[in-house]
Amino acid sequence: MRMSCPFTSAFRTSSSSSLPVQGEGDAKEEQLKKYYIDETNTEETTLFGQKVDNTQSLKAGRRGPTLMEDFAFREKMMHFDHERIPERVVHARGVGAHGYFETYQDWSDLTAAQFLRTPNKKTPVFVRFSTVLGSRGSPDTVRDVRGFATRFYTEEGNFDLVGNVIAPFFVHDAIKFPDIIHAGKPHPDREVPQAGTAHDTAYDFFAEFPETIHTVLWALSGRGIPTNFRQCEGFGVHTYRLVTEANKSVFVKFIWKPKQGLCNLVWDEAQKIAGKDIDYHRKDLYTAIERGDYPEWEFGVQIVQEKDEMAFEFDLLDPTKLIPESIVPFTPLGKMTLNRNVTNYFAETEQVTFCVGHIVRGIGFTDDSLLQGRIFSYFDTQINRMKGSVNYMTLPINQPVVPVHNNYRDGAMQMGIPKGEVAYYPNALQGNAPRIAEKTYLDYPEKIDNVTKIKAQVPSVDDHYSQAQLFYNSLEEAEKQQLVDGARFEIGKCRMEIRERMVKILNQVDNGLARRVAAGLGVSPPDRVAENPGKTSKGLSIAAYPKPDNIRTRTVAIMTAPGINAADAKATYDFLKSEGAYPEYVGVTLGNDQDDLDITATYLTTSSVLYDAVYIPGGDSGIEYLLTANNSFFPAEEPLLFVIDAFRHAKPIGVTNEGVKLLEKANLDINAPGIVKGSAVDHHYFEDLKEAIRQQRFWSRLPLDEQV
Ligand code: HDD
Repeated sequence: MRMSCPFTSAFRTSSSSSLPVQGEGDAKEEQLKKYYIDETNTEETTLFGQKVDNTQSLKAGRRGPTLMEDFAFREKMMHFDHERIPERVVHARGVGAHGYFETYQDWSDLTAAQFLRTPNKKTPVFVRFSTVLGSRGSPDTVRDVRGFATRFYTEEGNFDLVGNVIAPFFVHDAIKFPDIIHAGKPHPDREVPQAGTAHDTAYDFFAEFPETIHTVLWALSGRGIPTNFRQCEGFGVHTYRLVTEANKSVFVKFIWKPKQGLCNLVWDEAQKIAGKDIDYHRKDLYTAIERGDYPEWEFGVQIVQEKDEMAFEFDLLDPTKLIPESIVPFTPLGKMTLNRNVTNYFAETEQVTFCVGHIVRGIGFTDDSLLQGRIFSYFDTQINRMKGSVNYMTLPINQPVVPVHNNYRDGAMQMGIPKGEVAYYPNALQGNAPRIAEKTYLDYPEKIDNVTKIKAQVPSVDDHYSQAQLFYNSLEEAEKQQLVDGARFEIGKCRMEIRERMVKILNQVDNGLARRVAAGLGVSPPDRVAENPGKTSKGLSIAAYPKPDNIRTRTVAIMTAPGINAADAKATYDFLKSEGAYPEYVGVTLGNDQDDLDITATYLTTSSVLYDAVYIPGGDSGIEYLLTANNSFFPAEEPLLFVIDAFRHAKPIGVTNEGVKLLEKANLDINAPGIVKGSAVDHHYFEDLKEAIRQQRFWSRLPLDEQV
């Protein structure tokens, strides 16, 4: 049943009586509910309300052609043929979720933004995570930057913080954005490769344009292959302003810090997941929310006083640089919780139109030219996606939770019916309504004097390497190795001339890094040409990020087969479940026939790359079965590959009694870190297993260059 259209009452009238309570955590949900369509127990009609039987088209005789007069057929085809809208030119693949933001305290001394001024006030949010380069149907786990776009539906209108999971950005001038995107997207002649930068044009551009190297190193590290979206940091990237009622301003960088910890995939694992389950990240977010394990992020700022604008070695307004947390600490302002999945992917996640120009009183822009370019760009892209309609902000997901009044008129798909003869200001006929508002957006009165129009950049932007060094130096050894491996893979897909140019750029960052990468590329090791002074900062290493104190949402595969020790399997399953983890029995066939275990995945339908950890119970004949399996239910040696992958992807592996034989047969070091061995599934064993799963990955298990 279609609900009555609420536009006229809730969106563009002078009455706000039917709006949800503004600024409440569920205000957006209440608003959206008015648009829900429930078709249970309804009879089918055309769009114009005629009841129809849609099982057959109207034909001239049983074997005859469909008649042109079949209005139901014509209308159904028309609608189907137009179901698609253009995908986003970047960030086409994404997943969204609703939630709320809660401010920790009154931040009036920093900002006039109301949603940050009432302690514990809940503001509804909608977040869309995305990859950048891939098209809408591309795999989730490709190596890429990821988008982290948040809309706050505040009592003063929408605030869209359209950020990424990587702190710096590749270029500092928005005019270069189409170039870098074209370089990363598939080649225009053959339209390959899809969803990644491991190809000639991407690295041709990076090598030509060394200001990209800082962000390239982030993308080559674990930051480019996160384990899931719940374990990603988010960055507003640009330096913004906060502005108080008294028009005092500070510079800020916005950051999201996940309570779930940070973690990344191993590249081999990421590639396998891209085949085994291309929806891995979107399913992860959906499942956690559906099971009530709501992901949370602290939202905060790094604050720089106006007087310190020029106090840094880098330019504060240069988005290719970050502010090291060792210099300016993170101040948490509040917490975001994502607690509701979308009801309809297209209506919400696809039709949400983020815009960097959606800003609220108390938050201000800076002269960062990338930011300025973005404020301009997002309008165009939405008009294109919304097929030319300038009324896209009236879509349910886009409406603010406050009334909207203006003299705009018409445009495709105008859903409201504005009354009266006046559509201009000033007017006497309507008493000057909509009248000039009192508490409007605070344009910070920044002084811009004596400037000359010029196509040039400030010299401070030319230091491309200091922060690339800072990032590289701040990684732990295993993370550096993953970065080197990532570079060898990506640049290794490029032709020799580009490999050589990229090694030269890396050599400007760090000679050791360049030599290590060169060794895998058939490029001669370069001589040192630049000093790396060895500076580090906290806040850059994924491995050093604080871990949560629990194992909620961690997925654990419990390997089973006929003859396995079912009692141990069950006890471990129950323990993990009681701790909030997501254990799953993996077996030979689905169902409950094997020892009454509820087997929901098989060695054919799943793979250890899809879990955070693996447990192998004992049981002689069960292990024997897994070792010698030669049947038509799954590929031979799959159980061995299962543990080999878990091992080389640095995952915790629990194993009791005869289960060890599986690891031995696979030639794996049973004394390696993260292998939790035991002879009984007792309290002590479970505590050890839990601790290993909490650690999530044992990076020291991965070989370093020196060991190879
Ligand atoms: Fe952008 C989408 C993030 C630079 C132009 N961008 C888009 C999305 C995110 C970002 C997360 C997806 C929003 C969603 O989920 O719907 N973009 C960034 C960040 C940047 C950045 C963090 C650098 C700091 N972007 C950037 C520049 C331009 C654009 C310099 C152009 C001048 N971005 C767009 C766009 C998109 C977009 C073409 C495509 C789809 C959309 O806007 O909604 O307008």
